[in-house]
Order: sequence, then structure tokens, then C-alpha cells
Amino acid sequence: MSLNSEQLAFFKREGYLVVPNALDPTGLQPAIDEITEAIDAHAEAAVADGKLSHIYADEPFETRLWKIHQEYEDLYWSVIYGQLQGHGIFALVSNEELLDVAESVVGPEIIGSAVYRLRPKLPGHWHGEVPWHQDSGYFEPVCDDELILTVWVPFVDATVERGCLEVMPGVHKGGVVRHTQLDPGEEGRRSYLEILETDLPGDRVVATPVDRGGVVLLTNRTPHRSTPNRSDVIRWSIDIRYQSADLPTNFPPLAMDRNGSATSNGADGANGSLPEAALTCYPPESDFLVRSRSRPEAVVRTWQEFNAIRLAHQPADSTVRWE
Ligand SMILES: O=C(O)CCC(=O)C(=O)O
Repeated sequence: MSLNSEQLAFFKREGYLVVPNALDPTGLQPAIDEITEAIDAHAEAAVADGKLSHIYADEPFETRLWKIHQEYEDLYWSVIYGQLQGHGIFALVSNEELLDVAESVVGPEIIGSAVYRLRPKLPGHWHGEVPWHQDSGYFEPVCDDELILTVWVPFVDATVERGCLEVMPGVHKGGVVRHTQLDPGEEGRRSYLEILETDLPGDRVVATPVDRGGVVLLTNRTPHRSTPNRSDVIRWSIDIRYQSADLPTNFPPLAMDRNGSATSNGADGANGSLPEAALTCYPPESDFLVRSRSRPEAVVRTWQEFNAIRLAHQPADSTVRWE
């Protein structure tokens, strides 16, 4: 769905927007299927290795990983973030209804940003609590003044009890504030950035509960955090990011400059190899073109192509900007 003028005005003013019924919930199913296939495969391997008693096949999606986690913690770490990059994740990031929402905000030439993050927020689990941050805290400084849209998509109703997002409204027009790198915690896996209380740019906090089928939109400078899951179901969600194709991107083979002209972006197009991530908002992972009227031939249309781009990507280091 496209946003109406009131929704757009709210998003521009407040830096966030809850969009109920943004997509037909059947559009979530391919991603749920891919996640389930991954859980099946990892669980079967764990059973074969004697690390898990059974694969919990009868448990519903909303509880299965949590039940497994109580016996075998590694599976959680094998599915989170951007590790799944197959048919179902691609179907969701290229879902036409989500792209219509994104187009309302970033325009018709849309890069699917490198950074999409699958988050099974387990009941009471420390890793699901994400401290206050702006997404730009993680991105390259060259993109600080640009708009990278987060479309936060829950697979289940995201209630306050389940730990929906909280945002700090109306402060996204300021700059990127100081972030502090949290000490790596359990097995080095806790590596979040945090805006400390003294550095927070506002004091008003809004919770953004949203039902399955709805989404929450954020800008890359909107402070947000994720509160504890106090329920007994997994708050499954994925945050997908989109940006205009005229921003720094590592989408191969060509990026566009500010005038809309193609630039080489460090790519060695001559031998058909994929470019190194030189100029981009998030160099460690690859961008992909998901909608374009001016370059329809370059749009990534199959999950195999999406998968190949991500696997072939040669990550460049991010700028170290926070101590
Ligand atoms: O989904 C969450 O709990 C946190 C999401 C988040 O921090 C983000 O999308 O940047």
C-alpha cells in the first residue's frame, strides 16, 4: 500500500509511523517457511549429534525455537540477523506491498539495503533487548544526512508485553548522537551500540505495538530500543531497510552518483566480477536493487540472484566511529 499524505506528514514530523495492514499477512508465509526449513535442518543435525532430544516439529512457529533453545542454545544464533538469504526472505524484502510503502518515502528507485535483520525475540532472553540507538550509529558517516528507511515487520502481533519497539519521536532531524560500544558480553555475542542516557536527544518515549500484517517505519536517525519480552511466545520480526538508489551503494555492477549517472563504484566490470564494497552506507553486506523504472533490467528478480549477490559480496570494513 502507498502511504497517504497524513501518514507521510506524520512520518516526516515524528520520525516514525505505525502502518496497520500494510501487507496481506499471507505475504509473511514464504519467510516463515524459509525460517522453518532452517530450523528443521539445524534441529535435525543437532539431534543427530546428540545435542537435542527431538526437533519439536509439533510446536507452532510462535514457540518452537524457544522450546528448542531451552535444550540447545546454538540454534538461535544460526538463524538470527541476515544469515537466511533464500526464497522466503527474498519474497518478503521484494514484497510489492512493502515496496509500495517504501516508494512513498524513498522514491521509485529502491535499493534493498544490505542490512535486514531477523529477530526471534525469545521470552526473557537478554539478546532480544536492544538498547537505545539510531541505525545510523551502525552506518557510514557519509550516509548520516541521508534517509535509510527501516520497515519493521512482525510475524506475530507485536504487543508491549512481547517487547515491541519504543521510539523517541520528533528528534530525528538532529544529527547522529554519540553511541557507546557495549562490552562484548556472553561469548562475545553482545555487540550492540547504545546511546547512554546522558546522550539521549529527547525524553518522550512512545511504544509502537502493531499487529501482524502491520509495520513500523523508522528513519535512520530515529532513536529506538527494544524492551523485554515478558510473554511466553517468541516475538518474531524482521527489520528490512530500503534506500534511494542515488545513495552510496555497493549494488553491482553500477551505482549511481548524485546526478543519476552510473559510476563504477570500484567495480571491476571488465571481467564480470562483483565489486568490492567501497562506497556504501553499510559495507559489510551487499545491497540489491529491488525496484527501478529507469533500470528495470538491473532489478534483482529471483531469490537465487539475491542469494548469489550476498554470498559473493566482498565485505569492506565499516568506519570505527565509536569507542
Ligand atoms: O526488533 C527489535 O527488537 C530491535 C530492532 C532494531 O533495533 C532495529 O530495527 O534497528
